[in-house]
Amino acid sequence: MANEKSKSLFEKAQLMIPGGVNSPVRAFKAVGGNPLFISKASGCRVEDVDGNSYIDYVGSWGPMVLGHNNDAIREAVIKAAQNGLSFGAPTEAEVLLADKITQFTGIDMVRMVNSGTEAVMSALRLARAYTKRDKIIKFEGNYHGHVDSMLVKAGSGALTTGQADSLGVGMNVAADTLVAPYNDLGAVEALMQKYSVACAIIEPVAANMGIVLPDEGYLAGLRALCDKYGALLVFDEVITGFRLAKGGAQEYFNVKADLATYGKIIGGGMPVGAYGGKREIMELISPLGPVYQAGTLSGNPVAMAAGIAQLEALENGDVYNSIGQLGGALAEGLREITKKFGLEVCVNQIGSLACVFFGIESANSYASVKLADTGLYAQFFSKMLQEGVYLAPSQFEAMFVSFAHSQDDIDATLQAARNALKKLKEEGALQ
Ligand code: HOZ
Repeated sequence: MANEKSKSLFEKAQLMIPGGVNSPVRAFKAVGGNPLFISKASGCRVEDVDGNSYIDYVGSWGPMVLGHNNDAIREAVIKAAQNGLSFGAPTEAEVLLADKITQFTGIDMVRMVNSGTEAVMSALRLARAYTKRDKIIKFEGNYHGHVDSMLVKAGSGALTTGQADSLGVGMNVAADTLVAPYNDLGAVEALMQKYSVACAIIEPVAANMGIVLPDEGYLAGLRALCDKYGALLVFDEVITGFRLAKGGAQEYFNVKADLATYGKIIGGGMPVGAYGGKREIMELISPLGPVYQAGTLSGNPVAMAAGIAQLEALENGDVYNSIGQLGGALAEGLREITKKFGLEVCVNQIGSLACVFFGIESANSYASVKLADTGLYAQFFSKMLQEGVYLAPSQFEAMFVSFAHSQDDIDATLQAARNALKKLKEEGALQ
């Protein structure tokens, strides 16, 4: 597989862009080799600038729940763009999308922003204002964008690059962030007893340290603790929102958060984020209330058009059945294949999210995923790429299945996994 053009673009990019990329995980540092520069994508496939085509499980890190370059979304974007790109004034599209989001999720009010990071930053400010408390509990290995206070024991690129605690975060900021292990209610209660906590923010399914599922009753237990100690519960649904179910993790687990943050998925690929929740909390936001938050591109008409088209398509209940079944088939297939090769592997999966961890039996916390064999993942990743399958270039990210994947694509992916592991075995890379 030639990738000369990707290589030369990467060399040039590194001269001007830190690390040659605009977001760290893309640099392939965790898996080695050169990042692919993507020229186009359609359905479940991406194509690189050298003309190689891959079955894609990155899905732009989540928003491509319908697959790439969805006809309805693309047409909606083109139509909206014909009327102008940004007005810095209210539009009908914002109202239509807010209507859909509130209907889907059951939240009372929503405010549009431009990214998940911005949504989290704003939701935390709001939680502090509402409770008149400063401390925030986050969970080890959860990732909430690059908000200063959240870059403590963070997942995703921070975990991948070994910068779980980023430099540049002021000590005072970090001091207000309390960190609890994921899936450990006792630790949360201990923190809540000791400190006056504004909120606990959590990825209801941790999707930035691979995929780690909440234990049975864990989220409900967290809800109860927040109620007991007067803290707000914030669900970061940047990954789970509109993906696990129309109403995201709140619907899937039947646990209601006070505030929820959403990201890229409501833009169908355009840069969008949003946060929302209970009316009495959301009414504190400016201009109604004293919590300031603003943005020229917030509610951008082109992004709103994409979001409306995406959510309209998600109204079709088949989407969730289909992506859930395919996710299950992928995970089950990977379990069987790796077992045949005698490997110790944990495949976590929920709906259309999955992750294969090598070298560990179970993965239910940051401590356990950190024991995974990242070296073997890197080798598997490279072999899968050669087989035409594009996985996340890090052990600590998710596989995203979309509505555009078919059972044939899953079968082809599983065959690629067999071939990849066979080659690794021949090379002596498997014990
Ligand atoms: N932090 C993102 C994945 N969880 C990666 C963003 C990107 O590189 O686009």
